[in-house]
Amino acid sequence: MRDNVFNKKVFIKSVKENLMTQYRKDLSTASNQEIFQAVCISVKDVIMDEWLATQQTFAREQPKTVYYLSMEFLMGRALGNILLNLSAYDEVAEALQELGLDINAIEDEEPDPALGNGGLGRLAACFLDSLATLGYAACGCGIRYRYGMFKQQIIDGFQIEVPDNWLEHGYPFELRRPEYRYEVKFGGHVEQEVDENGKLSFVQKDYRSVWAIPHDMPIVGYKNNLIDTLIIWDAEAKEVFSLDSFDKGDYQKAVEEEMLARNLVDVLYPNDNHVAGKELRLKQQYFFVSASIQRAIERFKQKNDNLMDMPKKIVFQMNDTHPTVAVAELMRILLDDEHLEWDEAWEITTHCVAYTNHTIMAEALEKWPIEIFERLLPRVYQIIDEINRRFVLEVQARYPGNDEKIRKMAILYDGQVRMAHLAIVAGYSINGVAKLHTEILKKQELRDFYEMFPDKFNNKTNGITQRRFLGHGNRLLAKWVTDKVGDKWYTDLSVLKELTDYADNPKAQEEFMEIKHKNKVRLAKYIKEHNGIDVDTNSIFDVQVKRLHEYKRQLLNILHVMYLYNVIKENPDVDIYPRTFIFGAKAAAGYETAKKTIKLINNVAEVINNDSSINGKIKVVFIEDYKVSNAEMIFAAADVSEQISTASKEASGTGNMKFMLNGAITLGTLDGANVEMYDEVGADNIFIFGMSADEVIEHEKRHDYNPIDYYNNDPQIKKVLNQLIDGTYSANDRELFRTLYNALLHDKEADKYFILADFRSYAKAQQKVNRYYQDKNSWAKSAILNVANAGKFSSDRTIQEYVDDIWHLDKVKIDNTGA
Ligand code: B1H
Repeated sequence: MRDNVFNKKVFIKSVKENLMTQYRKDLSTASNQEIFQAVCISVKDVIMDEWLATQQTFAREQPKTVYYLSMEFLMGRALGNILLNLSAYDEVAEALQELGLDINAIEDEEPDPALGNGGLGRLAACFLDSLATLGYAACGCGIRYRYGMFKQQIIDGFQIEVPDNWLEHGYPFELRRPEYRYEVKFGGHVEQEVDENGKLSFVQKDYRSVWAIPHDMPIVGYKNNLIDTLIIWDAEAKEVFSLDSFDKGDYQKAVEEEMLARNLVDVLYPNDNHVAGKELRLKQQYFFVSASIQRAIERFKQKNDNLMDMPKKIVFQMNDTHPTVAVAELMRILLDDEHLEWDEAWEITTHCVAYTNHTIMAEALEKWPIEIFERLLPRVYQIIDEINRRFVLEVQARYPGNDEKIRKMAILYDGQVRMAHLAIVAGYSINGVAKLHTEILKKQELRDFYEMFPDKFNNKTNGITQRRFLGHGNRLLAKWVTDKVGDKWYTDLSVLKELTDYADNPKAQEEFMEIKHKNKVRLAKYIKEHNGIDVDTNSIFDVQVKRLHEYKRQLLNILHVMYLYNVIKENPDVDIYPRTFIFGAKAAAGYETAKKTIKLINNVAEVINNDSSINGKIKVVFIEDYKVSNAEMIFAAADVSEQISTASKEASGTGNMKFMLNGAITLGTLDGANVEMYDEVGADNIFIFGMSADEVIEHEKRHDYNPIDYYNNDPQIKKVLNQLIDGTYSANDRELFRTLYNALLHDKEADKYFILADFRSYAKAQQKVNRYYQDKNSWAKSAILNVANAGKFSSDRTIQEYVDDIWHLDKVKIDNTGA
């Protein structure tokens, strides 16, 4: 059937018809946006049939389903990805070409749905792609933020945040389903009532509530006719507020419910690895979690009459602690609505929920003041209180007289609800996202819990979907790989290993470098259009793109650029191969140090790029508005991948894997998944520098690190740091970068992320890069070996591990012959 619709002729006819019925236009008068919409309608036709067939199969076969609960799904554009997974990309590209249209231009008309911040949200999106492709029943559950991640503009070197109105023209792939709405209640108080059977029950009274309206998005599996669903919940007021209809009713209550619904899903909190602790955020969490659980239980009950069987059919995976209120909400529904006993409800809950930890950064640990929790979710709070009471008894039984343990492990402590503790106590599985990260959890951060529940802990190293990040993002390399090893890699990335045979082959090396160059030309064109900067496509493209955070150390990178510039100025003949340092990063709106770092990068770019005396040897480019759509192009064009976080701080990283898959060579610390990349690719094909995680942790414990020593003992470091405050990069305002200078040398926790400690080691590794690139064959060989050894980092592998060890899902086959 797919063949049929995507037959060129049929497809062209269908697009023309859509243009006519939607806009009364033909190709000569329609805008690209209108053509994009028309194309989507044609594609949607196919999707609808397969989606229905999939859901009917699920209803019939009742496979176990994973509900992936996540505050963030960073989906990126859908059209190209859907076409690729339907194996219709080439046909559609050709069809459009016949109409004189470039498929890339049509794809560019799609807003980039950015319902997430960074790695955590993008991981959720990759997981859905893999779940559908591997043939599992999965339902992503999230929030339909009206405004996603802000768009970034750089004005005069400063970041300006612009609202992302992604729904402005309507989103073609979502399906609003108001008939499947649920009520979600906030506030009020709890009353105890005796029901008709003489049983005590708890009833929430005097609450404010809203409707949760699901919008379904299709998650198209790769060439397997299976389409899973991402549900994003929108909030609507229970009654449309109108001034004249409240003669008898509660005017105040109606106004409040209207306001609640209006604000609830307005905007994504733009923080990565940092919690703001705002009451509205907790409302968002409860809102989407409650609706998702209600839906899961209702679906279950349609075909099952024993709730004790729920763990056989449902698993809720909590993407970090953000949806952890799920534990108490599930208990509440089982106790209050389904009238189970506590022990039964607890038995079900503790076999249905699992928790993934994504960070050890202290500022990302969610703790809610009890006061807020109790006021907003009075019944849910009662249940947490009871879970805590029982858990504390358990700890006391295990460690009699050890109050220290209770202080460290209780869920409620010091006026706060500790969400991670709730997730760990109730979850049957707790996983970290890379080997090193999981070890740190077990040995440091969650040590007491690991001691008490060792069997719950496991590792699931992150992965990425090769379909988007090679298949779609790097068409040239994808084709090259397919020519060499066949197309099996689309669903089994381990076959990339076979590329090893080509690593030493001069012809293959030349082809590879030629492709890399073409991708660099494509990115250079984008940079010229967006930044007005000419970059040398023969220079080394050295790239650091990721959220801006001190622990990710963009500051180390730019300080090194400043150092290099000094070296060149002092010694114009120094052997430095031309290099383009490319940055892309959004800073959370209130994160001053991060924003200053962006300004510094832009000011350094301004000075260096305009200094003709260095003959364009180094250039600095800050790419505005880094997001999934331009990321695909950036990975494809990178020679060097900067993964330079302070060891122990980056839980996994996933950008690192995307670069590797695109044949960039990593320059990084032994942190997160870099460690496993090193194991896969071997020491000769990766540039490692800096302190180890153990060393960092040791210094943190001993409080014995003093950055001033590096400043005093290393004249070149001293010079670079002084240039932060002597006007070299801020002639009109010497104080502009004082905060960065102080953060490195004088603040209470001076140089918290060990930038100066790692500086020399980093500079040395950079020198190695400089030399290695000049040996073209060695470089090409290493780059090819990076691709060849990227197989482990497919999210297909990750998902299969989740299925085998945690979820135990049933594989589903969709028979599409009838549709
Ligand atoms: C990651 C977050 C995160 N870890 C709080 N934690 C947030 C925490 O809005 N908030 O409150 C948002 C995001 N994000 C990232 O997860 C890690 O830093 C990466 O190392 C990891 O690769 C990624 C996926 O596991």
